[in-house]
Amino acid sequence: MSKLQEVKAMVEQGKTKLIAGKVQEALDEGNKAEDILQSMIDAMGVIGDRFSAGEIFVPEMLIAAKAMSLGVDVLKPHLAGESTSSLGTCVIGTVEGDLHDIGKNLVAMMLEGTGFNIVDMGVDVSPEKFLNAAKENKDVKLVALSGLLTTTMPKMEETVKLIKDSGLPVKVIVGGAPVSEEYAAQIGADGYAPDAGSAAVKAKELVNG
Ligand code: B12
Repeated sequence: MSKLQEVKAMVEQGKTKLIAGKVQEALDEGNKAEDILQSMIDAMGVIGDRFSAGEIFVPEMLIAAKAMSLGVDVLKPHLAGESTSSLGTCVIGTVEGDLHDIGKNLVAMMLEGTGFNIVDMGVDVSPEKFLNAAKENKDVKLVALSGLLTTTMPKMEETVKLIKDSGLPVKVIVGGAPVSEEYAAQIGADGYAPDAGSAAVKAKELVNG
């Protein structure tokens, strides 16, 4: 088994004590941080499929998510470049009713590396909390909404509407597995990206006009 396959297997099995060491071994062996990250994202895909099939349950999903987060911590310094330019502040969070945060955290990390100052609101963030954070923090240029559940997608729409109706001069970018370019346009968001890397590119484009 290659190191990347071993990393993937450890995330699937929720090996929280061993994953950091394995990710470090993969790095030391010369694997690219992006490839190691992809192997962990693939593992979460497998976990999702097993959950859908009724083979595993929420505790197994949770432990795999914990393992992935610990692996990402090791990768962090290798993924997000240090930016000196400042693109302003980005308020980011997962929409109300939704507790998934791995994707949101990856996006926050990449946006920070691109030059945004990050205000991370965490998970289960109400539309009003997003709006207040956009109003109260200094130099907010972007609000980024993450959503992983189809059931909470209406909350994403509600949040976009509230921010747009407020007239604040901020752009809104949305993403998450059930979100698409079409859905983003339909709910009035300014942008969408399918993954953390392209989120950084799109975000920069949005605030630079
Ligand atoms: C881990 C996990 C959990 C963990 C989350 C832990 C955590 N700290 O995040 C726990 C156990 C808590 C959980 C709970 C539930 N989950 Co869950 N979960 C997952 C799982 C397996 C992985 C998600 C993940 O981390 N993926 C890896 C990351 C890197 O990918 P990502 O989040 O998609 O993010 C990337 C992009 O989407 C994008 N992106 C993300 N956010 C943003 C934001 C912006 C602005 C941009 C531009 C881009 C962007 O960039 C990211 C990086 O590349 C998925 C399966 C899957 N295939 O996604 C199910 C899944 C999302 N869960 C699901 C379900 C049903 C649930 C529960 C309802 C289960 C239950 N019966 O209780 C609960 C809901 C709890 C709640 N209220 O939120 C379903 C959702 C079905 C649906 N369509 O609505 C899925 C798809 C599983 C399945 N196949 O059924 N879950």
